[in-house]
Amino acid sequence: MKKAVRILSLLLSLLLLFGCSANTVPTTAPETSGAALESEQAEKTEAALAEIAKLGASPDDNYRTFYEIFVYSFCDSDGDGIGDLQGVISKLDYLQELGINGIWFMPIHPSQSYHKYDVRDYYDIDPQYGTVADFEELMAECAKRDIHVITDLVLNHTGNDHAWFVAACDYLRSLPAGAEPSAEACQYVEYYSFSREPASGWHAVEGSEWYYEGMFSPHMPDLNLGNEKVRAEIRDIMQFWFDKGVSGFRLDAAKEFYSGSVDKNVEVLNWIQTTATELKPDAYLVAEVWENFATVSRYYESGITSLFDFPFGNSSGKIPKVLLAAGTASTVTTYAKALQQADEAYYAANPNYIDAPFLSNHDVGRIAGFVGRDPLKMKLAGAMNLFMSGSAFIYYGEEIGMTGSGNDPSKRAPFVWNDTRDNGTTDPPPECELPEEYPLGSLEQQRGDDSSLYNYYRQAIAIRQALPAISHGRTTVEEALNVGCVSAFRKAWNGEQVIIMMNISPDASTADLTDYADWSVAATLSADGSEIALDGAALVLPPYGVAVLIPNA
Ligand SMILES: [Ca+2]
Ligand SMILES: [Ca+2]
Repeated sequence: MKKAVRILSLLLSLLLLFGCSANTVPTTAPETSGAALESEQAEKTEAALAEIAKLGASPDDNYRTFYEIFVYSFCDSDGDGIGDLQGVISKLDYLQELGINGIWFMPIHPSQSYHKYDVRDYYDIDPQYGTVADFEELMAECAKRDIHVITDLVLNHTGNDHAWFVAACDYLRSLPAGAEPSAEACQYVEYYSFSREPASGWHAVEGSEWYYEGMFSPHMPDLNLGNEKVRAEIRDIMQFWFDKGVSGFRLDAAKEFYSGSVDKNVEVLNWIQTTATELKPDAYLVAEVWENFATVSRYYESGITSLFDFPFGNSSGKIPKVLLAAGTASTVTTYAKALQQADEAYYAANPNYIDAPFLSNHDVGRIAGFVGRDPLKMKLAGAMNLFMSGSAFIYYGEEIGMTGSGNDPSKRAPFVWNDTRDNGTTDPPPECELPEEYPLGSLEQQRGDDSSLYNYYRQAIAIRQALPAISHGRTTVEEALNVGCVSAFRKAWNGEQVIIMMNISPDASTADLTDYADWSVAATLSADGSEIALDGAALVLPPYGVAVLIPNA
């Protein structure tokens, strides 16, 4: 009896928290104008967020909620159609409203390409984006808001217009035929890999008998990361940006450092992590190793803090896969098992690891497409990502359900701030194919709508940060509740525990909480706006609904 009262009182608080069901909560008078209704709904969201915040707060550490920004497509401050750092500064309040406390900037250094993954100068800002002074202003504004910043550090290759590569090629052209190059005459000849024998992914140094390695493109000559002078350069570059206030770096293309050699790549990552930690003891590094589960696990042996969790994100990852199989119990129940298995494997390789889950990024297309543009699945996908342990990453525009697939520029389309696509909206990058419209509309349309994807993301992030066991906890399957189409797992951290239940189904599911009298439902996320209902000790989760349980005080 006591149990039932407990759950019932919880239910009442839940309805206060997320009272979006018209038949249980008094609604506005019929004559209420659209604008008034909108502001009332927005107030409801704010009230829900305030209630969530009362649950607690995340500690100030490297477990963050990151937002990946492609500056080019984010916000244009000066009307030239290209996003820039001042544009980002103007949107920091927006990111704070969303709940973001970390930003990953795709490359910002001078470059010949629109995406800037071929760096010409590691110590400057591309003039399209602004100046080093703009970056310093950005860092100061982020610090005010407790937003950590990591920048893309592209070490596998430079641009072919980088001074190191230009000097090396000039030197090789100056050599008499058949002469061996000397690093004493030109140190840069050892910064890259040159050979007289071409191989796949190698390109000619025009006007010489030499070829160079450029696995991605002739514009991207591969650096020789075993060279001590190259490593000294990398150390100096990291120091320079740490001095500007960055928290760390995102390491691009780490599996191509030495293409085909995991052992060598692990050694390089170990060196980078060790060096970064020497320079800044709490440095945060996250590496891109686009590989399967076993290989990602192996890379954690390098001691790297974080690796993007490709086995869960990406079109072939476990999150899109289980959402596509929604309603199939045999698939749903394996999701929590996969979470536990990943945690065990990564932890065994590096007990200090911080997972780096994501749904989409600039290379893989957007989650909206992976789940068939189903708005309810887009919401639950957001929660699945944000309720994974570690530092969760959101790709800009994911929170408003932007679509994007096909060629790379189309995955990197302008953020949709408003319906008229002005007010900072950028021009599309070259060869970007824009959709006629986005399925869930612009930020402006979603902001005042309590049931929007955007406000769902805000609530999911708030829950993640109010209950730090969600981001910090070790994960185990909650067997008694991991039943049917409900995926249930427990997280434990620092004496705190949560149980997360997700109904991965287009139909309602019922969970039996008889054996959970000592637990309370602390927070819920409703995808379709219907209530989380209770029938005795049975918790009824609506389609794609989520409940988070915590032990009673
Ligand atoms: Ca601009
Ligand atoms: Ca390489």
